[in-house]
Amino acid sequence: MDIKKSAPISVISIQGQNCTGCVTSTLCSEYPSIENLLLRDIIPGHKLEFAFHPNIMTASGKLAMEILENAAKKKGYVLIIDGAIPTASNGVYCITGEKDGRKYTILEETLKLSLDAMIVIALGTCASFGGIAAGNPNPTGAQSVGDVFSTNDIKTPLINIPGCPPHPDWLFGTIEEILTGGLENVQLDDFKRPKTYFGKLIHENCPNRAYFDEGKFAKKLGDEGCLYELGCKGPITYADCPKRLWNGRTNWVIGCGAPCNSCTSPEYPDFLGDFYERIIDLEVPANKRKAKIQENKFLGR
Ligand code: FSX
Repeated sequence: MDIKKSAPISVISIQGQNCTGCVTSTLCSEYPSIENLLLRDIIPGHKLEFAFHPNIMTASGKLAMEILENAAKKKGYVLIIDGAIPTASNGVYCITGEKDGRKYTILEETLKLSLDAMIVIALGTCASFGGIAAGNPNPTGAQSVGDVFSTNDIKTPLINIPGCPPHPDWLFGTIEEILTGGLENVQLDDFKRPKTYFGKLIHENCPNRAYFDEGKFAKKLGDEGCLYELGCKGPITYADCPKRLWNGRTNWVIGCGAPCNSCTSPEYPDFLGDFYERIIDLEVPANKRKAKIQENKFLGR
């Protein structure tokens, strides 16, 4: 079969404040494989060209910065930003690179590179919503890419792919949707998350849902029952983990017997209570107990 080839889409990937979990997770992609992702087509007829990627490129120092400068000359690239953007003290807390004695911050690279991008993808919860990097007391003034865009009136289309870390399918599936159907093909929710992956609550597809409806709750890890009493945030978390599964479709957090900590939510982690603390003010069918999201105990919200 003849496959019509498109010109490769240039991808620039830059990294803010993070643990590198987002890149580590997404580069473990199975479909497409890492080989197809980097060397061949992401889907038949469509190829990505990773022009700059701090984790997989071999260049460093001045050479790397020159590669970044040259990559940016070719406008219309996909810009992937993972990690939050520190904004305090002119962003000095996160340096992308150095050239001729001059340090370049992730803040200024974000502001500069976003302008000529076709699309900016905020990869991971830190980039999408601030996440752990912006956790209280946030001494570096870490912000999400979206907040940096708002403050600086940047209008480039933005898609958030949260998750701490995100699933590889959420990133590359979204890029595939763009390549095959254009930007307008990607339906986003109010938090700019693709509905394909973040359109349903964990709770809607949870294999423990019947236990929840019956009011059968695990009292300690390893017990049979819904993990709600052990802090599971599935009832308020939008992601398709129960159906998609992780690590080559082998399992996922609740399948391992651990509660979901809502890492794809804008409120993660400060505004959701402790990982093993039950959410309150949630309507629990079996006993009609009122519950609500734990109020933030640090900031008085
Ligand atoms: Fe944050 Fe990502 Fe969690 Fe880590 O880039 S979303 S801490 S998995 O690495 O930024």
